[in-house]
Amino acid sequence: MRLVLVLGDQLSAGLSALLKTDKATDVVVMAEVMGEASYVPHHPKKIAFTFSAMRRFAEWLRGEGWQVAYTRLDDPENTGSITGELIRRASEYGAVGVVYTEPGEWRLIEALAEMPLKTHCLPDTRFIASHQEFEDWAKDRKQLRMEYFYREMRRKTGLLMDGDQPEGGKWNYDHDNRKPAPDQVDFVGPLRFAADEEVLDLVAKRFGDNFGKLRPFWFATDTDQAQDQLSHWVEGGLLKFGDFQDAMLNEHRFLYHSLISFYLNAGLLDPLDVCQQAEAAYRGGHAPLNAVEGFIRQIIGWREYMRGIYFHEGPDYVGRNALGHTRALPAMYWGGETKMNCMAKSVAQTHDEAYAHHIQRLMVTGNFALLAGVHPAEVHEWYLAVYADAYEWVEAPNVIGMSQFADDGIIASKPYISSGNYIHKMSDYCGSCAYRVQDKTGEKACPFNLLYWHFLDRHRARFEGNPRMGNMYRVWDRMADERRETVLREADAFLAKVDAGELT
Ligand code: FAD
Ligand code: DLZ
Ligand code: SF4
Repeated sequence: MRLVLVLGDQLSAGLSALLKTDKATDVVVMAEVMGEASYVPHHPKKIAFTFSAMRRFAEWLRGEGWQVAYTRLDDPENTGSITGELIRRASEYGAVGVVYTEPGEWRLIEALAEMPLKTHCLPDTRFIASHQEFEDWAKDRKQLRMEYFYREMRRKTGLLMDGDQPEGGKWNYDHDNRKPAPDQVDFVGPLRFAADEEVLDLVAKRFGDNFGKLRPFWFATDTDQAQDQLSHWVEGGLLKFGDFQDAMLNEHRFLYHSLISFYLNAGLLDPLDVCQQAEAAYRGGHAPLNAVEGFIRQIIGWREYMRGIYFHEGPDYVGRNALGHTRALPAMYWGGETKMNCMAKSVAQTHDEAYAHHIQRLMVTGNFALLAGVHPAEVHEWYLAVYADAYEWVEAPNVIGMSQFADDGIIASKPYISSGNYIHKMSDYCGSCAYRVQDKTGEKACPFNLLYWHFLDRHRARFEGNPRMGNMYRVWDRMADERRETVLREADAFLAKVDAGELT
């Protein structure tokens, strides 16, 4: 008999390791272990989600006739690591080897490959593109831009295709999307499900000091519930998803977002199936093309592309620091007080929900870290810890590449930076901020305004020649010398306060 490993983000009936083994003879191993639960200080909601969903999946497997050797975190025999549990179970059952589906982090891929057991690693087929398909696409390309990869995925899946042409004649309808924040939000946000109280008690006891609020816990923890969330959103949220994808509001944490990334990444939902349900809403006349195309692009485009980059670039990707940034992550990321309302709101929401939407991650917390020159490894560790959907294969390319430009432009053709103006346009944060977004210098100047120019000035040699950034340098150069000096002096003073842990 063989052991069949099922990890906490491999909770799929169609997992390759389950399909290629035999429930009559083989034994599934699942384990709640400190190694996985503490390699970064995960948000308590993320740990509770993982353990609750693992327990439900184990129950489901047993119902399907599998024998499951499940280790709970507080089991006295628990060795504390996935490899330790496999070695222990192998001797307990006299197993000849272990079959597993490739994990989503190099860390674990390497640990499993080095185990003193006979192993068989299978590809993770829960994605649209295999590693080989991504490599074939990437081969001989000077630039690996998402948009072209996305078109391949549209052709491959047939999603929103009209023969060999894109539905409606265009591949991308983003010019119809991304409107400023609406006055009212007429969607109620995600469904809330009953929690496994036993798991919550365990997490409160063992991880109660981690950053993040455990209760109320509302996540779906099995496929049926996750599907209910998806249907609820397709009916109520998809319609305006495109329009307000980039908007941010003080009083609406979820706006029209789907809140399915946790479920997709843990394996409770299948990406192609999710996209087909969104396409059916469009074909049935229930949702407009700009919304549905935008949503499908996030999944078969961005999500698949990010995974491709993670595996294409290799284990050293997470350590890259192309801009040589060295600042420590400011305390405000862990809930320290700040006068910047956009930062305070994005971090508070992250603390409470283990969730922030894309623009909060990219243009508020990510933007600030990049402008301030925070070490990308610290930024990476924070994102990996605090979001319930964070696994390195998707988090690292988003943080190291898209958000921090630490990969030297593999993912982004220019850094995602902005002054306060962008945040002001897309949100209602600035109206209730101690800083003034219209002030470019002075005591109340929005820190994003100061740091924006500071960033451009200190990285001039690298970005001046970038055709998409020439305009920014021309604006900077047209400012009076005295004004430029004031901006840089005030930005330095602001950063010194951040470093000293003073209220900023
Ligand atoms: P929606 O806005 O409703 O989008 C639908 C789906 O599209 C998402 O569920 C997700 O599966 C997919 N998607 C959208 N954008 C991306 C993207 N850039 N990369 C991959 N998939 C995408 N996403 C994660 O799943 N895990 C992460 O750890 C993660 N870290 C991020 C870090 C930074 C700095 C940034 C800028 C983005 C990160 N993202 C990450 C991408 C994105 O922010 C989340 O996928 C999204 O906010 C999840 O919320 P949602 O399900 O409501 O998404
Ligand atoms: C995220 C997570 C946590 C918190 N705990 C466990 C665990 O105890 N056991 C487990 O099998 N998986 C866990 N996971 C998910 C893994 O960290 C994930 O499978 C790897 O990071 C690879 O993506
Ligand atoms: Fe953020 Fe600046 Fe607006 Fe304040 S004024 S909310 S710091 S962008």
